[in-house]
Amino acid sequence: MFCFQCQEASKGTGCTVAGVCGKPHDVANLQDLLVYLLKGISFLSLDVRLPEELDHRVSLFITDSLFATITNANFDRAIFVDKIREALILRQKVFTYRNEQFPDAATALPDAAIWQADSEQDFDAKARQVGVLSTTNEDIRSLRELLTYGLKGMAAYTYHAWQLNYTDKEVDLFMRRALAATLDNTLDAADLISLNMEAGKFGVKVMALLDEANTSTYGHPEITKVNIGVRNRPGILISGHDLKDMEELLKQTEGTGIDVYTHSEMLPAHYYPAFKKYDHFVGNYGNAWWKQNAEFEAFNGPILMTTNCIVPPRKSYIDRIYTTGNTGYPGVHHIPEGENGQPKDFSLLIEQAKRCLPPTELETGEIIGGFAHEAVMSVADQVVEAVKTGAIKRFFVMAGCDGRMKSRSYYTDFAEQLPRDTVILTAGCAKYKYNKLDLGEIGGIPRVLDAGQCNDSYSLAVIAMKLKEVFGLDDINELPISYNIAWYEQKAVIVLLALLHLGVKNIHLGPTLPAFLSPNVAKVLVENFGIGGITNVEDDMKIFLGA
Ligand code: FSO
Ligand code: SF4
Repeated sequence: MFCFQCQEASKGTGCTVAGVCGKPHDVANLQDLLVYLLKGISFLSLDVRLPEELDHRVSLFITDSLFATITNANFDRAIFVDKIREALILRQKVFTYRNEQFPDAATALPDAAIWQADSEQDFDAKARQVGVLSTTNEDIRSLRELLTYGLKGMAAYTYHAWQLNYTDKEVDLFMRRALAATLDNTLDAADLISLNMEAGKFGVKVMALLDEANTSTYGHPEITKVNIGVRNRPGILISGHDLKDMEELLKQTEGTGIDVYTHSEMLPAHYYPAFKKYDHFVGNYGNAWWKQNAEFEAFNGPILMTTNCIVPPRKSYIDRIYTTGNTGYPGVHHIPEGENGQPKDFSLLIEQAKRCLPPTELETGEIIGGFAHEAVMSVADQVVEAVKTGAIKRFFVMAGCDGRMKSRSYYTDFAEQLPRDTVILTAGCAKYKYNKLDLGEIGGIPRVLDAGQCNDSYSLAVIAMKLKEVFGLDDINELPISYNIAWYEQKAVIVLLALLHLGVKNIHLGPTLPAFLSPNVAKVLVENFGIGGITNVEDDMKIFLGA
């Protein structure tokens, strides 16, 4: 195996024996083979107008499969073997249709479009040949992977929007075009750089789509205080990013005597008006994804993982953890999609919860959030005034991911040491590094404004665009906003490409730069966009504050 798609890539270069995340080598290889087949399907469907039903199936399959290969989403070999079989069947359908419609179409097809096999052994053998290292030029490899990881992030957000019946054909078609482009040996670095920039454009589009899906379905996030303590009834803990699962779980647990708590990236569910009406929706339990081993053990009740990030579960709670959607782990119970459009059935978790002890209290108190674009704009006058009077000197976008590397304590120290006249804008699980610190307020505005999940980084971009308008500036970079972003997995890649597309310059990325950026590609990002890493709080603070 060779995998370097996340920030934890072994030795800062890549995982080769097993993933630092716990992904076994054979699963890593099978994920590569699945992505390879998606490229083949994409190639075959490029210039063909597929019949609607088949076209829809291709879009769903690509979205679903890319999402399943994201870091910490799915560790289950059997799932990937099934998906590879499904990919081969689907690819054959596209191939047959293409040949019927275009008997004269190009016959020189790439291997990804024609390779065949049906035994698992053959899958494993092929999987070892089609991974990242099969592109030998390191710059082309770097740009292909940057694009592929951006597409994985895009697929995650497309999937969530799709769950709420929001789709965008242009995004689907771009994903196919970009996947097929990674097979094209005639494309040079410049071509691939522009495709990556285009991915940023579609990244903005898909985040806007998901924002519309979430806010039209569940209302605009409101400024909300969330309890971080527990009650004395058994509970179910829900983690990940899928709001549709959140809604269903709340409905099905109503009146059962079971409480529902959020974990990690599900915290922002508390900000949505549609979920506030449930009395048994009690609060947020614990912290970011990487602390789940200890926190899930202490929770005592069932846990539902709706998306990444899963940490390989301990024996002590493996019988209490459930996966759904695109998540999976061998030996863990999976809640399937409902049949014939029916909702998923969470009764297994509810029955188990009734036999469990209430959660062990980890902490008490409240945290505040819900500062998505609509809520911030409702206090825009206050914000603008505070900037004009100098009460707020600068905003720091510290969105992104949290992770287990010790060096990430940088972000806690950075938040603590920021001058008192600065405000942190955050989204994603990165917030857990400082959202429980008492950083105070500026004229009633908290110094940490949490917009929501990582996809709600879109809200931060909307806020920046609106402020640019209000202050009558020509360039978003003239705003008093600095970007010190923490990344971990591929959703952060699409957020980054989206910000670059919006023209944001001088983004600092940490705790380490991606292993998949070759020195030359990193140079292009530095020279054209001012992208930088982080060093230490003191020196970085000086750079950011221009001291
Ligand atoms: Fe975090 Fe995991 Fe939301 Fe990621 S829980 S790390 S960027 O999956 O998606 O922020
Ligand atoms: Fe390694 Fe990250 Fe890949 Fe897991 S996802 S195998 S930790 S690079």
